Formats: sequence, structure tokens, C-alpha cells
Amino acid sequence: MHVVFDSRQLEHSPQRELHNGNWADHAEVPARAQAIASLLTCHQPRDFGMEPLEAVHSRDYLQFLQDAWAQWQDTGREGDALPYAFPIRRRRKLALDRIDAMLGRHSFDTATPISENTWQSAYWSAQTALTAIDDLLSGNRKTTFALCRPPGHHAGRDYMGGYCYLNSVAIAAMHARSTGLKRVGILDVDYHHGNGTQDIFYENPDVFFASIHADPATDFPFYWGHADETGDGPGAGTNLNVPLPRGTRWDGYRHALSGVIEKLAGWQPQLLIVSFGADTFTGDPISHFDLQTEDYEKMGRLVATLDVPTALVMEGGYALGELGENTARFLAGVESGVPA
Ligand code: OKP
Ligand code: ZN
Repeated sequence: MHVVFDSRQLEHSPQRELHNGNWADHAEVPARAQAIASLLTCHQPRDFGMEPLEAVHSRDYLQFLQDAWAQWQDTGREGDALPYAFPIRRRRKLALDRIDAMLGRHSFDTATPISENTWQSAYWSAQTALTAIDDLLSGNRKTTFALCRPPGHHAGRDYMGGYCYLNSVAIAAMHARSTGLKRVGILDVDYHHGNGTQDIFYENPDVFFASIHADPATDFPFYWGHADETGDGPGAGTNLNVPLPRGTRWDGYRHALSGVIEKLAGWQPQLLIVSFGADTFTGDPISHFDLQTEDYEKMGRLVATLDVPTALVMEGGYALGELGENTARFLAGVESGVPA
């Protein structure tokens, strides 16, 4: 499979996060991407500039991401920039410029730190996804893989969260739309619901967002991902959430995935983008499904039955020992399932 990767994505290295009430080493480490890249032959992304990012994210959010670290340092702080106060429901929109207020306004959790290289890594993560889409469409390929890090599916139009800053899949989908494609399908198989992607396309009838994930009644991000969220306005009916219980094994997962693929196929997308997370693995340190290494190839083969040009984009997966192998098996399954 044609793989895109940029080592500038390794420079973002968040220090700590809150885990069950205690500070823990951050799970989203550079070694994740290295574990996958070391098994693959990778190609450098091209630079598509800021325009495709501006098609998804607000100007003030993009500016905030670029300036936050310098502003944090100007106030003499040590450690990563982290929010701790949020403008919750019915707060009026104040144009505050203190860094602490900006961090709260542009985030929904405290798990998504900004440091010196965060912007650079997020920027190349987005460019990696853009290149994988462009190589798929202009190179007349059936499949490509964007080895993205940091992940993107929790980031919304003007907010970060869940280790995500720029929504690479959404940026890639909008780019595909800008080349004239009418119907873009997104399938999110990360353990966590892709709330940012859902929000970005919730009223958009041209992009179908389908996700299988841990039930938000028990798991992050809690406030999105419920089965009754089906899209709104012109986008009504183009959002599909299938929450599954903790402990789900391949038979339960396969059943859910077959149903989702059937619905997606009925919508007849011209292009499929997969948000792939390997955190559905039984040994994942922050997740609670029970998939085995051999299940990833079956998952790939099932995804390939959609039989449309497919770009795979990396999201989560935190079991460092098995991450490379699980991801490679998924790629192999997709590749062997797509008729040449
Ligand atoms: C990102 B992706 C546990 C609380 C933090 C955030 C999970 C983000 C997952 N320390 N939870 O979807 O894999
Ligand atoms: Zn995840």
C-alpha cells in the first residue's frame, strides 16, 4: 500500500495527562508513529498550505494554535500549555485574549496539551492526510494510508480535545469535495467516537459520517456518539453512530461493521476515508474492547467490500508493542480485499 508519513509529526511530545484522577505519562507519544512507520515504506507529504485547513477550521482557532505556546511562555509558565477554565453553556462570547481564557475557549478537555512543536506536528499530520487523498485521486490508486500523528477526529471547527488539534480526516474530505467529488463517506473505527468529525459535518449532506465506538454512556467523549445523533438540517440522515459495550469481541464488532458498511454502501459514496484507530485492541492501555491481532485483517477485508477508492488515516492506538503489527494487518486486509 502507498504510505505517506512525515517525521516532523514526531516532534510533538505531550508530557502528562489526568488518568483516573492522577497525573500519568501522556499516552499519545511519538513512539506510536515510529512503531508503525518502521514496518512500512513511507513517502513524504507535499505542502498544500493553509487553505485546506481554513476550509474546516475557523481563522481564530488556527491563529490560536499557532500562537498559544509563545503566549504561554510570555506569561512565564513551565510545562505544557493546558486549559483549566471553560466557557460552559450560556456564557456569553467574550473576546478575551489572555492565554488561559483562549485555551478554555478552544478546547473541551485537559488531555490535549500544547508545547513548542505542537503546531508543526499537527500541521504535517494534516498535510499527510491531504497528500494521501491527493495521491489516491490523482494517482488513480485504490488505497492509500496516511500515517498521521497527532490524531484528528476529536478536533472540531474551533476546538481541540482528545489528543487532537487539526481534524485531518475532515480536511482531507473537504479537499476531496473541492476537486469535484460529490459524495464522500467517512468510516470511523477508532475505539472513541469521532466527535469533531461528526460536528464538522453534522449539517452537511455531502459527507456521510459513520462511526463504531465505545458507548459514550461509559467512555470518552461522553457528550457525543449516541445512537440518536443522526444529523441535522440538510445533513439529516447522514450521521450514523453505533455504540458498542465494553468487552466487545470480533463477533459483535463484525456484526456492527457489516451493518454500517451496508448503510454506507446504500448511500453510494464515491470515496471512502477511514479514521483507523488500533485502540480497539484487547491490550490497549486506555480502552476496553477485546479485538485480537488477527481480527484486524478481517476488519480490513470487510471494509474493502465497499469497493470504492479508500484512504486510510491513522487515529488512536496506544498498545506500543502490538500497534505496528495490528495496523499492518489492517492495511493488508484492505489491500487484499480490494479487487485490483
Ligand atoms: C484519542 B483517540 C484518559 C482520559 C483521556 C482521552 C482519550 C483520547 C483518545 N487518560 N481520554 O480517539 O484515540
Ligand atoms: Zn481512540
